[in-house]
Amino acid sequence: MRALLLIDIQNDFLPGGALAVAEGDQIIPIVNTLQEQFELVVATQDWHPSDHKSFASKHEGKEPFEMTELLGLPQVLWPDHCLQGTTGADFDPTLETKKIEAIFRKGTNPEIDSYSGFYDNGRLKSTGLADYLRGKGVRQLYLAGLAADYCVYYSAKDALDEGFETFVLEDAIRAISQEGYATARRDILERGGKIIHSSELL
Ligand code: VGL
Ligand code: ZN
Repeated sequence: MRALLLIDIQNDFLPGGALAVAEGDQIIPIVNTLQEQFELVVATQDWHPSDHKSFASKHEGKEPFEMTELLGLPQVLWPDHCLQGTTGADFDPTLETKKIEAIFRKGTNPEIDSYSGFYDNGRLKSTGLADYLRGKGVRQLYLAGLAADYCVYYSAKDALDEGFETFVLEDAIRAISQEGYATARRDILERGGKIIHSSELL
């Protein structure tokens, strides 16, 4: 059994959003078509409280994209984004959502960031995604969404750690930083992940 995991296809990560990923909107028609090829589609949603410490606005004298530390981990400071209950946190209205059976929210703990759909960055808490997928009999996990160098990358690493055969759909992701994604891509391949084009899916 295979599943498609849609990562953070939310207004704030799309052009015009608070933390826009260049060309992020271009993945949506691809993702909508892809969903037809899967029996199970699951999504993640970045879902921050307004006092989230990944926000530069919560650190005196810091600007977005500067570095700090949270609970001993290096942390990029972001513009305020994906605030719980706001339009920025909603899925893009052109994203097909009828097939999404479950939505795993992350980033709710204000003390730590949470890139992966499986665990927060400090592995303090699980979202339950791995057990959910195993419970559905999923062995192969296909990833699409935003951003390729953060939430897609961290989700791919955890998927591999959790024993899923992991495929990143390279035409259905976009990165915040191209260099960041180049490094992430090498790491995913080294860890045994596969990077494919959606046209290779049967
Ligand atoms: C993401 C930065 C901060 C992502 C989420 O979805 O890749 N990136 N929060
Ligand atoms: Zn976030």
